[in-house]
Amino acid sequence: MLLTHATLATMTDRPDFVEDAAIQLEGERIAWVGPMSEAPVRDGSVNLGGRLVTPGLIDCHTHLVHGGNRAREFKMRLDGASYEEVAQAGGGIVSTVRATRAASEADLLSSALGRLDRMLAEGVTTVEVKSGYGLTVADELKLLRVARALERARPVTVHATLLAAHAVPPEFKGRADDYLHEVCIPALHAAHAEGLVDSVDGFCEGIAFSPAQIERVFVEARKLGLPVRLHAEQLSNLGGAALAARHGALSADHLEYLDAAGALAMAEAGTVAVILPGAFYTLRETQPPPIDLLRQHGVRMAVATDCNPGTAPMTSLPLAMNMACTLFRMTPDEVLAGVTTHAAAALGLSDRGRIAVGQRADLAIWEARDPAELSYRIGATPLYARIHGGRLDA
Ligand code: DI6
Ligand code: FE
Repeated sequence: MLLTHATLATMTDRPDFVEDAAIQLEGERIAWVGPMSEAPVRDGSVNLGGRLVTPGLIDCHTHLVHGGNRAREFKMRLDGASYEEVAQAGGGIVSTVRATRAASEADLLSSALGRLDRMLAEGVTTVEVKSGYGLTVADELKLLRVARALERARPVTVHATLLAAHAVPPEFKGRADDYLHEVCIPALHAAHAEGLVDSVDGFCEGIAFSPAQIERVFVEARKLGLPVRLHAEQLSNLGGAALAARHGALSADHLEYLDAAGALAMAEAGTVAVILPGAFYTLRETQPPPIDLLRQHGVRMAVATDCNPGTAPMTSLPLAMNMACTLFRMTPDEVLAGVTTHAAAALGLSDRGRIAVGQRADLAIWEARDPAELSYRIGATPLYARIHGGRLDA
Protein backbone atom coordinates (compact mmCIF):
# COMPACT_ATOMS: atom_id res chain seq x y z
CA MET A 1 0.00 0.00 0.00
CA LEU A 2 1.29 3.45 -0.91
CA LEU A 3 -0.21 6.45 0.89
CA THR A 4 0.36 9.66 -1.05
CA HIS A 5 -0.04 13.43 -0.48
CA ALA A 6 0.14 13.04 3.29
CA THR A 7 1.19 15.54 5.94
CA LEU A 8 3.31 13.65 8.45
CA ALA A 9 4.04 14.08 12.13
CA THR A 10 6.75 11.42 12.18
CA MET A 11 7.70 11.78 15.89
CA THR A 12 11.32 11.11 14.94
CA ASP A 13 14.21 13.45 15.68
CA ARG A 14 14.62 14.23 12.02
CA PRO A 15 12.32 16.88 10.47
CA ASP A 16 9.25 15.97 12.35
CA PHE A 17 6.59 17.64 10.28
CA VAL A 18 6.69 16.72 6.59
CA GLU A 19 4.28 18.13 4.03
CA ASP A 20 3.37 16.39 0.78
CA ALA A 21 4.90 13.09 1.75
CA ALA A 22 4.33 9.45 0.88
CA ILE A 23 4.51 6.28 2.95
CA GLN A 24 4.87 2.79 1.54
CA LEU A 25 3.66 -0.11 3.65
CA GLU A 26 4.79 -3.69 3.13
CA GLY A 27 3.07 -6.31 5.22
CA GLU A 28 3.04 -5.14 8.81
CA ARG A 29 5.87 -2.64 8.37
CA ILE A 30 6.66 0.78 6.96
CA ALA A 31 8.94 0.16 3.96
CA TRP A 32 9.57 3.69 2.74
CA VAL A 33 8.85 7.28 3.83
CA GLY A 34 9.77 10.42 1.92
CA PRO A 35 8.71 13.38 -0.17
CA MET A 36 6.14 12.84 -2.93
CA SER A 37 8.71 13.88 -5.53
CA GLU A 38 10.76 10.76 -4.69
CA ALA A 39 7.88 8.37 -4.06
CA PRO A 40 7.99 5.03 -5.91
CA VAL A 41 5.32 5.35 -8.61
CA ARG A 42 2.60 2.76 -8.24
CA ASP A 43 -0.92 1.88 -9.23
CA GLY A 44 -3.50 1.62 -6.50
CA SER A 45 -2.06 4.28 -4.26
CA VAL A 46 -4.29 6.02 -1.74
CA ASN A 47 -4.30 9.81 -2.12
CA LEU A 48 -4.73 11.41 1.31
CA GLY A 49 -5.22 14.92 -0.08
CA GLY A 50 -2.88 16.54 2.46
CA ARG A 51 -4.46 14.91 5.53
CA LEU A 52 -2.33 14.55 8.66
CA VAL A 53 -0.86 11.11 9.39
CA THR A 54 0.51 10.28 12.84
CA PRO A 55 1.69 7.02 14.36
CA GLY A 56 -1.30 5.03 15.63
CA LEU A 57 -2.14 6.24 19.13
CA ILE A 58 -0.96 4.21 22.12
CA ASP A 59 -3.00 4.29 25.34
CA CYS A 60 -0.33 3.08 27.76
CA HIS A 61 -2.38 3.01 31.01
CA THR A 62 -5.90 1.55 31.20
CA HIS A 63 -8.01 -0.59 33.48
CA LEU A 64 -10.21 -1.51 30.52
CA VAL A 65 -11.43 -4.87 31.84
CA HIS A 66 -13.80 -4.56 34.80
CA GLY A 67 -17.36 -5.28 35.87
CA GLY A 68 -20.05 -2.79 36.89
CA ASN A 69 -19.73 0.96 37.23
CA ARG A 70 -19.28 3.51 40.01
CA ALA A 71 -22.02 6.07 39.32
CA ARG A 72 -23.18 5.78 42.95
CA GLU A 73 -19.71 6.72 44.17
CA PHE A 74 -19.69 9.62 41.71
CA LYS A 75 -22.76 10.95 43.52
CA MET A 76 -21.15 10.38 46.95
CA ARG A 77 -18.10 12.36 45.92
CA LEU A 78 -20.29 15.17 44.58
CA ASP A 79 -21.87 15.25 48.05
CA GLY A 80 -18.42 15.84 49.51
CA ALA A 81 -16.89 12.41 50.25
CA SER A 82 -13.23 12.05 49.26
CA TYR A 83 -11.83 9.15 47.20
CA GLU A 84 -10.10 7.80 50.32
CA GLU A 85 -13.31 8.09 52.38
CA VAL A 86 -15.29 6.20 49.76
CA ALA A 87 -12.59 3.51 49.71
CA GLN A 88 -12.58 3.22 53.50
CA ALA A 89 -16.40 2.86 53.47
CA GLY A 90 -16.09 -0.27 51.33
CA GLY A 91 -16.65 1.52 48.02
CA GLY A 92 -13.95 2.43 45.57
CA ILE A 93 -11.76 -0.24 44.01
CA VAL A 94 -13.23 -2.97 46.22
CA SER A 95 -16.78 -2.34 44.93
CA THR A 96 -15.54 -2.89 41.38
CA VAL A 97 -13.80 -6.05 42.65
CA ARG A 98 -17.19 -7.41 43.78
CA ALA A 99 -18.77 -6.70 40.39
CA THR A 100 -15.76 -8.11 38.53
CA ARG A 101 -15.62 -11.34 40.49
CA ALA A 102 -19.33 -11.87 39.82
CA ALA A 103 -18.90 -11.37 36.06
CA SER A 104 -18.10 -14.21 33.67
CA GLU A 105 -15.21 -14.03 31.24
CA ALA A 106 -17.75 -13.55 28.42
CA ASP A 107 -19.45 -10.64 30.24
CA LEU A 108 -16.11 -8.97 30.91
CA LEU A 109 -15.03 -9.41 27.31
CA SER A 110 -18.21 -7.92 25.94
CA SER A 111 -18.16 -4.85 28.21
CA ALA A 112 -14.46 -4.28 27.54
CA LEU A 113 -15.00 -4.57 23.78
CA GLY A 114 -17.57 -1.78 23.99
CA ARG A 115 -14.96 0.49 25.54
CA LEU A 116 -12.19 -0.72 23.25
CA ASP A 117 -14.26 0.03 20.15
CA ARG A 118 -14.61 3.64 21.26
CA MET A 119 -10.83 3.83 21.69
CA LEU A 120 -10.17 2.40 18.24
CA ALA A 121 -12.63 4.91 16.75
CA GLU A 122 -10.34 7.64 18.08
CA GLY A 123 -7.15 6.30 16.52
CA VAL A 124 -5.74 3.88 19.11
CA THR A 125 -3.73 0.95 17.72
CA THR A 126 -2.00 -0.28 20.91
CA VAL A 127 -3.54 -0.41 24.37
CA GLU A 128 -2.19 -1.44 27.74
CA VAL A 129 -4.72 -3.35 29.88
CA LYS A 130 -4.30 -3.98 33.60
CA SER A 131 -5.82 -6.59 35.84
CA GLY A 132 -6.37 -5.49 39.44
CA TYR A 133 -10.10 -5.95 40.01
CA GLY A 134 -9.94 -9.71 40.65
CA LEU A 135 -7.59 -9.92 43.64
CA THR A 136 -7.74 -13.72 43.80
CA VAL A 137 -5.37 -15.83 41.72
CA ALA A 138 -8.24 -17.15 39.59
CA ASP A 139 -9.89 -13.76 39.10
CA GLU A 140 -6.64 -11.96 38.24
CA LEU A 141 -5.92 -14.64 35.61
CA LYS A 142 -9.49 -14.27 34.34
CA LEU A 143 -8.88 -10.55 33.71
CA LEU A 144 -5.58 -11.20 31.93
CA ARG A 145 -7.21 -13.83 29.73
CA VAL A 146 -9.87 -11.29 28.75
CA ALA A 147 -7.08 -8.80 27.96
CA ARG A 148 -5.50 -11.34 25.61
CA ALA A 149 -8.90 -12.14 24.07
CA LEU A 150 -9.38 -8.45 23.16
CA GLU A 151 -6.40 -8.68 20.86
CA ARG A 152 -7.86 -11.68 19.04
CA ALA A 153 -11.23 -9.95 18.67
CA ARG A 154 -10.10 -6.61 17.23
CA PRO A 155 -7.26 -5.15 15.10
CA VAL A 156 -5.23 -3.82 18.05
CA THR A 157 -2.13 -4.77 20.03
CA VAL A 158 -2.68 -5.40 23.76
CA HIS A 159 0.02 -5.11 26.42
CA ALA A 160 -1.24 -7.02 29.48
CA THR A 161 -0.21 -5.85 32.94
CA LEU A 162 -0.69 -7.72 36.21
CA LEU A 163 -1.90 -5.27 38.87
CA ALA A 164 -2.69 -7.75 41.65
CA ALA A 165 -1.10 -5.21 44.05
CA HIS A 166 -3.95 -2.76 43.42
CA ALA A 167 -5.92 -3.02 46.70
CA VAL A 168 -6.23 -5.29 49.69
CA PRO A 169 -9.48 -7.27 49.25
CA PRO A 170 -11.95 -7.44 52.18
CA GLU A 171 -11.06 -11.03 53.08
CA PHE A 172 -7.47 -9.86 53.76
CA LYS A 173 -8.39 -6.60 55.51
CA GLY A 174 -5.50 -5.56 57.78
CA ARG A 175 -3.33 -8.38 56.37
CA ALA A 176 -1.75 -6.81 53.30
CA ASP A 177 1.44 -8.85 53.66
CA ASP A 178 -0.53 -12.11 53.75
CA TYR A 179 -2.41 -10.98 50.64
CA LEU A 180 0.87 -10.40 48.80
CA HIS A 181 2.23 -13.76 49.91
CA GLU A 182 -0.91 -15.81 49.28
CA VAL A 183 -2.41 -14.11 46.22
CA CYS A 184 -0.28 -11.49 44.53
CA ILE A 185 2.98 -13.43 44.21
CA PRO A 186 1.27 -16.74 43.28
CA ALA A 187 -0.83 -14.87 40.67
CA LEU A 188 2.39 -13.43 39.25
CA HIS A 189 3.97 -16.86 38.87
CA ALA A 190 0.80 -18.39 37.40
CA ALA A 191 0.27 -15.53 34.94
CA HIS A 192 3.89 -15.73 33.83
CA ALA A 193 3.70 -19.50 33.39
CA GLU A 194 0.63 -19.10 31.16
CA GLY A 195 2.17 -16.29 29.11
CA LEU A 196 -0.54 -13.89 30.20
CA VAL A 197 1.57 -11.01 31.47
CA ASP A 198 3.85 -8.44 29.81
CA SER A 199 4.58 -6.22 32.82
CA VAL A 200 3.80 -5.84 36.52
CA ASP A 201 2.22 -2.82 38.21
CA GLY A 202 1.28 -1.82 41.75
CA PHE A 203 -0.53 0.94 43.63
CA CYS A 204 1.86 2.55 46.13
CA GLU A 205 -0.35 4.65 48.38
CA GLY A 206 -1.62 4.97 51.94
CA ILE A 207 -4.91 3.27 50.95
CA ALA A 208 -3.07 0.50 49.07
CA PHE A 209 0.51 -0.83 49.46
CA SER A 210 3.63 0.59 51.11
CA PRO A 211 6.93 0.99 49.25
CA ALA A 212 8.36 -2.03 51.12
CA GLN A 213 5.39 -4.17 50.03
CA ILE A 214 5.62 -3.00 46.42
CA GLU A 215 9.33 -3.80 46.48
CA ARG A 216 8.57 -7.45 47.31
CA VAL A 217 6.38 -7.67 44.22
CA PHE A 218 8.97 -5.95 42.05
CA VAL A 219 11.74 -8.29 43.20
CA GLU A 220 9.62 -11.31 42.20
CA ALA A 221 8.72 -9.72 38.86
CA ARG A 222 12.35 -8.96 38.04
CA LYS A 223 13.33 -12.57 38.89
CA LEU A 224 10.91 -13.66 36.16
CA GLY A 225 12.40 -11.09 33.77
CA LEU A 226 9.21 -9.03 33.73
CA PRO A 227 9.43 -5.22 33.57
CA VAL A 228 7.67 -3.18 36.24
CA ARG A 229 5.66 0.06 36.42
CA LEU A 230 3.97 1.82 39.32
CA HIS A 231 0.99 3.99 40.29
CA ALA A 232 3.08 6.46 42.29
CA GLU A 233 2.60 9.78 44.05
CA GLN A 234 -1.07 10.05 42.99
CA LEU A 235 -2.57 11.10 46.34
CA SER A 236 0.55 11.59 48.47
CA ASN A 237 4.34 11.28 48.26
CA LEU A 238 5.63 7.92 49.48
CA GLY A 239 8.72 7.93 47.25
CA GLY A 240 7.14 5.44 44.86
CA ALA A 241 8.66 6.95 41.73
CA ALA A 242 12.20 6.63 43.08
CA LEU A 243 11.45 3.05 44.14
CA ALA A 244 10.17 2.27 40.66
CA ALA A 245 13.24 3.88 39.10
CA ARG A 246 15.53 1.75 41.28
CA HIS A 247 13.90 -1.29 39.75
CA GLY A 248 14.38 0.07 36.22
CA ALA A 249 10.64 0.64 35.83
CA LEU A 250 9.30 1.35 32.37
CA SER A 251 7.02 3.99 33.84
CA ALA A 252 5.81 5.72 36.97
CA ASP A 253 2.24 6.95 36.60
CA HIS A 254 0.08 9.81 37.97
CA LEU A 255 2.87 11.68 39.86
CA GLU A 256 0.88 14.67 41.15
CA TYR A 257 2.95 14.61 44.38
CA LEU A 258 6.33 13.82 42.74
CA ASP A 259 9.31 15.70 44.21
CA ALA A 260 12.69 16.66 42.74
CA ALA A 261 14.44 13.52 44.06
CA GLY A 262 11.81 11.34 42.38
CA ALA A 263 12.13 13.20 39.09
CA LEU A 264 15.92 12.89 39.18
CA ALA A 265 15.72 9.16 39.89
CA MET A 266 13.31 8.72 36.96
CA ALA A 267 15.60 10.69 34.64
CA GLU A 268 18.60 8.56 35.57
CA ALA A 269 16.70 5.30 35.07
CA GLY A 270 14.96 6.41 31.86
CA THR A 271 11.59 5.76 33.51
CA VAL A 272 8.73 7.38 31.56
CA ALA A 273 6.31 9.68 33.43
CA VAL A 274 2.73 8.73 32.53
CA ILE A 275 0.45 11.73 32.99
CA LEU A 276 -3.21 10.91 33.68
CA PRO A 277 -5.31 14.08 33.62
CA GLY A 278 -8.63 12.19 33.58
CA ALA A 279 -8.10 10.97 37.15
CA PHE A 280 -6.91 14.43 38.25
CA TYR A 281 -10.07 15.93 36.77
CA THR A 282 -12.46 13.33 38.18
CA LEU A 283 -11.02 13.55 41.72
CA ARG A 284 -11.05 17.34 41.48
CA GLU A 285 -7.39 17.21 42.49
CA THR A 286 -5.79 20.63 42.88
CA GLN A 287 -2.09 19.77 42.76
CA PRO A 288 -0.98 19.21 39.14
CA PRO A 289 1.96 16.91 38.38
CA PRO A 290 5.25 18.88 38.25
CA ILE A 291 5.50 19.13 34.47
CA ASP A 292 8.28 21.75 34.57
CA LEU A 293 10.38 19.59 36.86
CA LEU A 294 9.96 16.63 34.49
CA ARG A 295 10.94 18.86 31.56
CA GLN A 296 14.01 20.17 33.39
CA HIS A 297 15.23 16.65 34.08
CA GLY A 298 14.46 15.48 30.56
CA VAL A 299 12.02 12.81 31.74
CA ARG A 300 9.92 11.58 28.82
CA MET A 301 6.21 12.17 29.39
CA ALA A 302 3.40 9.95 28.13
CA VAL A 303 -0.32 10.72 28.37
CA ALA A 304 -3.01 8.07 28.86
CA THR A 305 -6.70 7.75 29.73
CA ASP A 306 -6.36 5.60 32.91
CA CYS A 307 -9.77 4.28 31.69
CA ASN A 308 -11.28 2.86 34.88
CA PRO A 309 -14.72 2.95 36.49
CA GLY A 310 -13.70 4.96 39.55
CA THR A 311 -11.32 7.80 38.79
CA ALA A 312 -11.34 8.02 35.00
CA PRO A 313 -14.54 6.74 33.39
CA MET A 314 -13.30 7.79 29.96
CA THR A 315 -12.17 6.10 26.77
CA SER A 316 -11.03 9.11 24.76
CA LEU A 317 -7.27 9.47 24.43
CA PRO A 318 -7.61 12.75 22.46
CA LEU A 319 -9.69 14.09 25.38
CA ALA A 320 -6.86 13.12 27.75
CA MET A 321 -4.49 15.03 25.43
CA ASN A 322 -6.79 18.06 25.60
CA MET A 323 -6.94 17.85 29.41
CA ALA A 324 -3.15 17.55 29.69
CA CYS A 325 -2.81 20.76 27.67
CA THR A 326 -5.51 22.76 29.41
CA LEU A 327 -5.07 21.50 32.98
CA PHE A 328 -1.28 20.97 33.01
CA ARG A 329 -0.11 23.32 30.24
CA MET A 330 1.60 20.57 28.33
CA THR A 331 2.07 21.63 24.70
CA PRO A 332 0.23 20.00 21.78
CA ASP A 333 3.61 18.66 20.60
CA GLU A 334 4.32 17.17 24.02
CA VAL A 335 0.96 15.43 24.27
CA LEU A 336 1.27 14.01 20.75
CA ALA A 337 4.67 12.55 21.70
CA GLY A 338 2.92 11.41 24.88
CA VAL A 339 0.48 9.18 23.01
CA THR A 340 2.96 7.93 20.40
CA THR A 341 6.72 7.61 20.86
CA HIS A 342 6.80 8.16 24.64
CA ALA A 343 3.80 5.89 25.20
CA ALA A 344 5.64 3.18 23.24
CA ALA A 345 8.64 3.67 25.54
CA ALA A 346 6.35 3.35 28.57
CA LEU A 347 5.43 -0.11 27.26
CA GLY A 348 9.02 -1.04 26.40
CA LEU A 349 8.16 -1.14 22.69
CA SER A 350 10.66 0.24 20.17
CA ASP A 351 8.85 -1.00 17.02
CA ARG A 352 6.07 1.59 17.08
CA GLY A 353 5.22 5.16 17.99
CA ARG A 354 7.15 6.75 15.10
CA ILE A 355 6.75 6.94 11.35
CA ALA A 356 10.03 5.55 10.05
CA VAL A 357 11.28 2.69 7.91
CA GLY A 358 11.04 -0.61 9.78
CA GLN A 359 8.45 0.57 12.28
CA ARG A 360 5.13 -1.23 12.46
CA ALA A 361 2.58 0.12 9.99
CA ASP A 362 0.28 1.36 12.77
CA LEU A 363 -1.05 4.74 11.64
CA ALA A 364 -3.83 7.18 12.33
CA ILE A 365 -5.03 9.41 9.49
CA TRP A 366 -6.82 12.58 10.53
CA GLU A 367 -9.27 15.01 8.96
CA ALA A 368 -6.78 17.70 10.00
CA ARG A 369 -3.63 19.47 8.84
CA ASP A 370 -2.08 20.73 12.07
CA PRO A 371 -1.20 18.26 14.89
CA ALA A 372 -2.59 20.75 17.43
CA GLU A 373 -6.06 20.02 16.02
CA LEU A 374 -5.91 16.62 17.75
CA SER A 375 -5.60 18.07 21.24
CA TYR A 376 -7.57 21.27 20.85
CA ARG A 377 -11.03 19.86 20.17
CA ILE A 378 -13.20 18.70 23.09
CA GLY A 379 -15.25 15.58 22.48
CA ALA A 380 -14.86 15.53 18.71
CA THR A 381 -12.01 13.49 17.33
CA PRO A 382 -11.29 14.05 13.65
CA LEU A 383 -10.16 10.48 12.84
CA TYR A 384 -10.35 9.77 9.10
CA ALA A 385 -8.92 6.23 9.02
CA ARG A 386 -6.84 3.84 11.08
CA ILE A 387 -4.23 1.32 9.96
CA HIS A 388 -3.08 -1.51 12.24
CA GLY A 389 -0.24 -3.77 11.09
CA GLY A 390 -0.59 -2.52 7.52
CA ARG A 391 -4.35 -3.18 7.39
CA LEU A 392 -6.80 -0.36 6.86
CA ASP A 393 -9.96 -0.63 8.97
CA ALA A 394 -13.00 -1.60 6.97
N1 DI6 B 1 -5.25 4.70 40.65
C1 DI6 B 1 -6.25 5.01 39.83
O1 DI6 B 1 -6.46 6.11 39.41
C2 DI6 B 1 -7.00 3.81 39.53
N2 DI6 B 1 -6.24 2.81 40.19
C3 DI6 B 1 -5.26 3.38 40.83
O2 DI6 B 1 -4.46 2.74 41.49
C4 DI6 B 1 -8.38 3.91 40.11
C5 DI6 B 1 -9.01 2.60 40.31
C6 DI6 B 1 -10.42 2.71 40.83
O3 DI6 B 1 -10.79 3.65 41.57
O4 DI6 B 1 -11.20 1.80 40.51
FE1 FE C 1 -4.57 3.57 36.96
